[in-house]
Amino acid sequence: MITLDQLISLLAKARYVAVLTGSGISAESGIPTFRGADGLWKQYRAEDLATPEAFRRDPTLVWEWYRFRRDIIRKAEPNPGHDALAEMERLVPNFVLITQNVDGLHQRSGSKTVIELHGNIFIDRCVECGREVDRSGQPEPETALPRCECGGLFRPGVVWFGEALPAEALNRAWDAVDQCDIFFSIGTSALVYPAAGLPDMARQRGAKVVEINPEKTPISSRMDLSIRESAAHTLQEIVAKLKAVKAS
Ligand code: BJW
Ligand code: ZN
Repeated sequence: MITLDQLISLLAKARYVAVLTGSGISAESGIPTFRGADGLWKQYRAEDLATPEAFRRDPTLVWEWYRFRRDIIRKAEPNPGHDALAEMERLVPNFVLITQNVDGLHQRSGSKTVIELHGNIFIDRCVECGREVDRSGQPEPETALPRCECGGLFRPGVVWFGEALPAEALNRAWDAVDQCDIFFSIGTSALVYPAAGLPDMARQRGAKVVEINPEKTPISSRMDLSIRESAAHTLQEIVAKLKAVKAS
């Protein structure tokens, strides 16, 4: 176990910091988490919709869910938690932000080195030819089922249950886990693999591991420091203290 003050002095000396984020960091931007009380959409859970089987069975329903979420995300703004991580990147020599989120809010708040493990919700990808279209700056197509020029159906460019994560992203994440001195797990329930395995891998490689989450998770007891508070508040405090130590 370490204290918050010990964490700050370790951070001030750290050569390499890696961070894993989940939907909890965007909760304070008004984006529902997956497994929280507000995580339900109609009567469905993420596990019912975020699968290739669900898309094969009822692509219209799955697209309806993704359009609903794209709308929320388009209207959302990064919050002080995203901002604090962008600031932390500027304060440490090597910094990698690994995110399970598909909302692009880290990039919008100024983070530079972002690894998207589960893709991006604004990419449409053709199931036939693989062509990708970025819809982030565009209005949604009028049609319920968007199609590619080749005639194939578009699907959201995200990673569903049972699908492999993008190999390059996962390799970069493993590399960061190998090299980091400090690893943060922030706003994730640590239930969905392989992302949920990264904090333990970092710990086994000798990194100090820190969790920020108002709720206990399956990894909490193995952390060097488990902070049971919201990400925005805690990250602002950590970055303010880090700046003060660096300036002294
Ligand atoms: C706050 C807060 C605040 C709130 N501040 N915090 C058994 C063991 C190991 C693995 C498996 C297994 N059985 C099945 C698997 C595999 C499966 C898996 O892990 N299943 C588990 C559920 C058991 N994994 C997969 O299928 C993955 N692929 C894979 O393994 O491939 C193998 C393969 C190899 C080669 C070829 C083929 C296959 C893929 C997983 C994909 C996950 N996809 C989703 C959807 C993405 C698209 C979309 O957005 O629609 O990713 S599911 C969903 O869960 C989404 C998230 O990224 C992910 C994680 O959720 P997250 O972010 O942790 O959210 P929540 O809601 O769970 O938690 C929020 C947390 O925030 C809570 O703890 C709150 O307390 C906290 N919080 N407010 C800080 N203010
Ligand atoms: Zn196509």
